[in-house]
Amino acid sequence: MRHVDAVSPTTGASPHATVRLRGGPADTPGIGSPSRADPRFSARWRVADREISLERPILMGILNLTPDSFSDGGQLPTVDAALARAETLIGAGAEILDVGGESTRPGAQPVSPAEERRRVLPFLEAASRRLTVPFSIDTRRAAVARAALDAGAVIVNDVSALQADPAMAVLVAERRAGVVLMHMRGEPATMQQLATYTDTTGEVAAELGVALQRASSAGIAREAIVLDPGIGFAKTAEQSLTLLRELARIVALGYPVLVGPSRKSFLGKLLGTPPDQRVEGTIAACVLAFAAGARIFRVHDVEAVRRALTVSQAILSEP
Ligand code: HH2
Repeated sequence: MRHVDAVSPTTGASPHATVRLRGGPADTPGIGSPSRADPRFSARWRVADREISLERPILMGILNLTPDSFSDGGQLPTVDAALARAETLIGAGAEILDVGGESTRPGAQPVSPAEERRRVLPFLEAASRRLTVPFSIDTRRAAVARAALDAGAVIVNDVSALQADPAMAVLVAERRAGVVLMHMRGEPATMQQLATYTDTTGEVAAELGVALQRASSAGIAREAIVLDPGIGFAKTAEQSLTLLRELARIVALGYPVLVGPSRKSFLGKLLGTPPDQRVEGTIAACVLAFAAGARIFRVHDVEAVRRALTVSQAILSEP
């Protein structure tokens, strides 16, 4: 029997169980409960003036306001359509909505910050008046993040882990925003050329360590940070599978971990199906990531993944 415990870094309170894992992969040495060994691991994510409890899996619903995202581009051309999708995602169990105005799929060309703002701001302004769910802004640019935070977002999801724009880290620190530091190399347009690793997970962990130093030097609080191995970003399909298989090594860094396997091409390669027919693959990846210690799941198919994680949690938790 293994225990995944969490301690609040703000209170220094004694450890309390979050998920007690019994049997299965969780009892395999090195898998399942590395956070227990790290008393700094927090079961909460501080995002601006709110806290998100991570004692159960959190679904981050994807709202792409882009014409060209790989699986859902062009589906939300108006603010009303986006609001309706947001309400559907929340009804399905999303507890965070991740709003993006630029596709970062492999080979995607960058869009200007002005265009990115034009795509996301009208929605964020309308949505934050109507909905209480925390919004994250999926951007690499500080000007877009600043405008989104002004419009009500509380998390910056930066797929460049504060590398693309030198002003981003200071902005996140000043606003006390939550931040997702995702591993990537280079730019989406060219990143697949940089998918060369000797030890994929070890190098991803080390490069996330450098991102953590960037965050800390800018004054970003530890409890505001979530790490993401960046499934499919400068990774071959095989490397994405390796990262998921060895996810406990990322969890062992001592920060909450988010994964974003949703509908991605490594699943398409295995299943031979188009993006909208990869839900079972998405579920398998999320369930195994949860068993390895991931707590936040960035997905398109919120209802299906929520159901699978509810059952997973019941199996892995002791009464
Ligand atoms: N994946 C995508 C975009 N943003 N953010 C995080 N933190 N983690 C991810 O894995 C991640 C992400 C790519 O997926 P999607 O938004 O569906 O596609 P596109 O980039 O084409 O809009």
